[in-house]
Amino acid sequence: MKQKVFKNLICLFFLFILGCSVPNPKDSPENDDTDTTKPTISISSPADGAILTNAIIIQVAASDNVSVAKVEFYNGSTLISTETEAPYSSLWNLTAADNGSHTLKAVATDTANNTSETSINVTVAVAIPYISTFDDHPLSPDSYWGGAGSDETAFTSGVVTYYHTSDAFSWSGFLYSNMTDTTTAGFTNQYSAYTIDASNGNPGGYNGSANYSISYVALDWLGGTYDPIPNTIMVTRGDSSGFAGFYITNTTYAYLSMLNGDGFAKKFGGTDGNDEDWFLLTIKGLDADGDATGTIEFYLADFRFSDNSNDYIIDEWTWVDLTSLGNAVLLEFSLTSSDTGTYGMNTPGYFAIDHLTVTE
Ligand SMILES: [Ca+2]
Ligand SMILES: [Ca+2]
Ligand SMILES: [Ca+2]
Repeated sequence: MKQKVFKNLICLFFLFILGCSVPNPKDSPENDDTDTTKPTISISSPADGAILTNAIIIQVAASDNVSVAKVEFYNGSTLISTETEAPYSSLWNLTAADNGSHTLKAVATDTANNTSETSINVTVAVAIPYISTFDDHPLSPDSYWGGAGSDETAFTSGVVTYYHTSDAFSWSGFLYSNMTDTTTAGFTNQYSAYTIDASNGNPGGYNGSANYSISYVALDWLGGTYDPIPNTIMVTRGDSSGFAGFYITNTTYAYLSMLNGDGFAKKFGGTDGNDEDWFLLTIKGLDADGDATGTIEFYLADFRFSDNSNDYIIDEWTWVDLTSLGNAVLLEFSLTSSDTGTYGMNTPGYFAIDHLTVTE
């Protein structure tokens, strides 16, 4: 420092005689502000031209003659993250929504604000999860997501969004569950699918999986019609050509209610077994313009057979083919029953689905 002051004094002296330039403080090597050497930077992983099929960690090597202050990671012009300590790495959490070409850029800044950048081109090709397994959402044993008081509005499984409505005392729409109680009757067991899985004897989701979805179709109390208010699901990407289908079964609540009757609903078939009862799921397809593409009817129970030995209540995961709905991107699910009263349908308005498959 003394040297610098001295130099400046000399200069000041000569300024009177000859004029001279005061040295720029940036030239001084002992101050960071005078560092004009840019950092070096390179992307060590992934390689230029890489095809990425999953989330990755971008790794950058950066160094500087003084010190690297930060490394910024960009996807195009979008900042992914800023790292201030070596080793410089950043998680790029890729999903199928990112599929396509991307320029990955890394910018190093040193403590004197000099910057260097480098970029590579990569292709993202994450497999599109065309099946809603509901197993992509971890659940604690014997539990469910959503329900009354949850304030949830939707969840996504695969490329499909399932809508959910909740207030303090009730819920409707779709939730996901792994509950396996196939014996407790009534409302308190509203989150269990009823399945007699002949292959392994385990109740739960389709094909031995843990999770599945429960749907509850609310009745229109406020409107006073007590008509079912359809539940909706929607493909979240525009690249599918429609729905292939899904597996369905009754919930334990609805199954045991129809089998035995309860305080609100009748035993299907009536006391002599001859009543022509039915419990019907109607699925309406809508395309991207909101136009109807078709309707599917699936009987969750059907007692209309004159030979009562053919009467049935669905008690295992059963495939529902949706291909006739064409290029539907949105489905509306509604329930009706032969058992109705002043306040609409008496049969508990529930069903369970799993393995909903979107056409590639
Ligand atoms: Ca530097
Ligand atoms: Ca499942
Ligand atoms: Ca019958």
